[in-house]
Amino acid sequence: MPDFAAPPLRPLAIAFDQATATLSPEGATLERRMSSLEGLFLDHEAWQASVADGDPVVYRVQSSPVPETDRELPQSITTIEPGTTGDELWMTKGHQHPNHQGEIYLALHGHGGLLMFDGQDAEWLDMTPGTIGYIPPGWAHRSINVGADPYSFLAVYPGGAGHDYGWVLEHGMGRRAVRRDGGAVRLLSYDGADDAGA
Ligand code: S6P
Ligand code: ZN
Repeated sequence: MPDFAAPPLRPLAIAFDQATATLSPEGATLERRMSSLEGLFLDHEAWQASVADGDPVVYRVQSSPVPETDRELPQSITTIEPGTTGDELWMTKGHQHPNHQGEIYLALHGHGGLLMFDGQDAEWLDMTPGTIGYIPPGWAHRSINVGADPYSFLAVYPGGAGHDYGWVLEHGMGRRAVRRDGGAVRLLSYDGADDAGA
């Protein structure tokens, strides 16, 4: 059942600071450290070593005050730090929307990739400032920093979309993005065995 318990917000202006990629007023902000990405990097030992070695912040998500409830249209800005674990580029956990609702991302700073997977096919969008990435209903999505600087993007999504992280643990994301020996970004099959092309 839709959640109509919370009344919709009044019309609202949200200040967007382009230089810092922040929203004001702000709602919840969350920090995802390496330890919260358990089971997601292919190289488990490298992941464990990174957790033991200071458990770095991999990304932050700053939300506007618009609530994540049905009929609302919240926004958030995600900033992923540059880095690799093993040779896999730092990334978000990735999730599926339980009711298969769509979403849009707008790249703001840095260089990223938007990996999508519908359980069968994988798609990769190159995300540079100004690119709008469209996530159709039913496609799990993960963002990856492929550059040397922090990668930021704005997300706008249905308030009732939810986040199913278990779907990704069960089905994977179809591809993995790696950088070996400082070279070009490569996409591998999810088990890391094959070069799946760019
Ligand atoms: C929400 C939207 C983003 C992500 C954020 C972090 O639908 O897709 O705000 O939540 O980029 O990713 P994740 O996979 O940890 O939720
Ligand atoms: Zn989403």
